[in-house]
Amino acid sequence: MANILYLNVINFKGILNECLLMKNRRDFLKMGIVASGLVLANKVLAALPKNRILQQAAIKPIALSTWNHGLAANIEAMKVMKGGGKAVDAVEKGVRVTESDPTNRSVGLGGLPDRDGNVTLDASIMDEKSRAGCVAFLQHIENPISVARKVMEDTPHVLLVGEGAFRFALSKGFEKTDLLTKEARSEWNKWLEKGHYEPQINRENHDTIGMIAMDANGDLSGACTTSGLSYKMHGRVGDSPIIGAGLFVDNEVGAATATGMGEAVIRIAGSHTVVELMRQGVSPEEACRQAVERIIAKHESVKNLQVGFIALNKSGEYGGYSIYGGFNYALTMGETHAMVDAKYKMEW
Ligand code: SD4
Repeated sequence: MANILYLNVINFKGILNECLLMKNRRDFLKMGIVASGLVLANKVLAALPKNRILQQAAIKPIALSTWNHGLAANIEAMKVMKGGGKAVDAVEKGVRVTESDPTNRSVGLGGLPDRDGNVTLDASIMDEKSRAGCVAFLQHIENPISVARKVMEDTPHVLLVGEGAFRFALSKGFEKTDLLTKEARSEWNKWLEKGHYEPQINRENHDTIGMIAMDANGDLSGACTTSGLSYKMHGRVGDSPIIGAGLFVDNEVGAATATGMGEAVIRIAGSHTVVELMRQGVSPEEACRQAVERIIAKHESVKNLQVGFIALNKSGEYGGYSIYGGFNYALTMGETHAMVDAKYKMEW
């Protein structure tokens, strides 16, 4: 039934999304709405209290971000968009909150270092005009997302890396900052006792932040930022600063972002895959699911390999899906400000 709703009520998808969030979702779906197209949509509208319909008319803006830290980031993003601001400003401001949080071990300040003790950061941003800016292997800068924004707006390039990205940041007035906090250093020192590298990812609910958003104008943008895999090889770059892998936005279709094992996401151009599936009419959740299935199919084993996607389409439908359970995302839309557990393929 949910599929029928998705397929038929093109103009009322925002309302339907909210309906699907209702606690009594089953009851709602059991309401005997069996007709298609507008007949169905009219019945949905008729079934909703008037004040609810009015609220849903203002379903935009909407912000979606990965993991629990997404809640605080969404609040900041919403401030921008509720004030009439653009989604691109919202996603940048939003993820900066996570980057500047020293208690977060996987993004920006306080992120865990590579095996040699260097905190190296990856970030990307993409706007409604398909403009993109990215930085990779960037050190000593607290807010790489804002450097990525400058790459997008102030250079003829899309991606700057390492020393070049750092020098560019300094030239734009960013301050050199020591990103390895006392706590992160002591975790690294503990790790050094054995020095055994095994990617540990997405188990602790505080990983890469990817945010996708639609502003009141209906325009889409996205941002993704991370310190990457802890104790990675020096120089390793993940999916987050790679347009089409960790992030992709097409304002005519939708936006998607990824978290998890970047190597696996890159191998299927994950976020681009999700957006292209949506272009073919697939719902956001189903598009994320199909991308996850593709990753599984391309690996001999996905033991300990976690990847999660979130997606948002032009109609305001959203969804997420991951290989293993435990992946969640923050959803802020209308009166909803909550964590949503993504569906998944298998248990750990
Ligand atoms: C990376 N995708 O560098 C990032 C890490 C991540 O949840 O998302 N962790 O591969």
